[in-house]
Amino acid sequence: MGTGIGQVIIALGSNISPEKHLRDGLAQLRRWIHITATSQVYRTPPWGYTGQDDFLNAAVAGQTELPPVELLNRLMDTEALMGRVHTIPNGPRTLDLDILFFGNLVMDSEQLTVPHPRLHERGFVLLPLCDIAAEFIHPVLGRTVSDLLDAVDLAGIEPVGLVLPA
Ligand code: PH2
Ligand code: MG
Ligand code: MG
Repeated sequence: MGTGIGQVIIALGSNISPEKHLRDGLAQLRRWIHITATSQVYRTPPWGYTGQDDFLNAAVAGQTELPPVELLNRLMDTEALMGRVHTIPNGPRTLDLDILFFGNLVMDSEQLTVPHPRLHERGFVLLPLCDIAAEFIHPVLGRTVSDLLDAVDLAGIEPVGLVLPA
């Protein structure tokens, strides 16, 4: 990527004071991303490690001038600012910020894989993503987000009746 503006889509997840952390996290994202769309917020059963509270998950889209790895570094700084500590894999977290797509970029480095390598397996990612990018074609799988959503289990996932401010 040279200079220029990229369209980025980010997933947000939290299960520790989740509404506060989604709001505060989005406020931080605005420092580097011109937010153009936000999904509904969904309550989702924990995936991977089940002995923890439900999550709130959402997704946002926007434009950034930062290259992907620089954006990733700012997302990790933001997670740290929100008090995130890495203990149990897939365990409780104040805020998780994952880059889902960066335009049609496909990259796989030690630091960063884009598109997010597991996004197509997870209802808690695909359902919010579908709110803001249903017809976007996954640049590796060649299928729309809406098609990917049809193939996953959405059991227990419910909108909480909240949309983050765009
Ligand atoms: N994130 C994980 C592990 N498990 N489960 C839900 N429901 N939502 C998440 O965002 C989530 C998860 C690791 O990133
Ligand atoms: Mg994650
Ligand atoms: Mg993450």
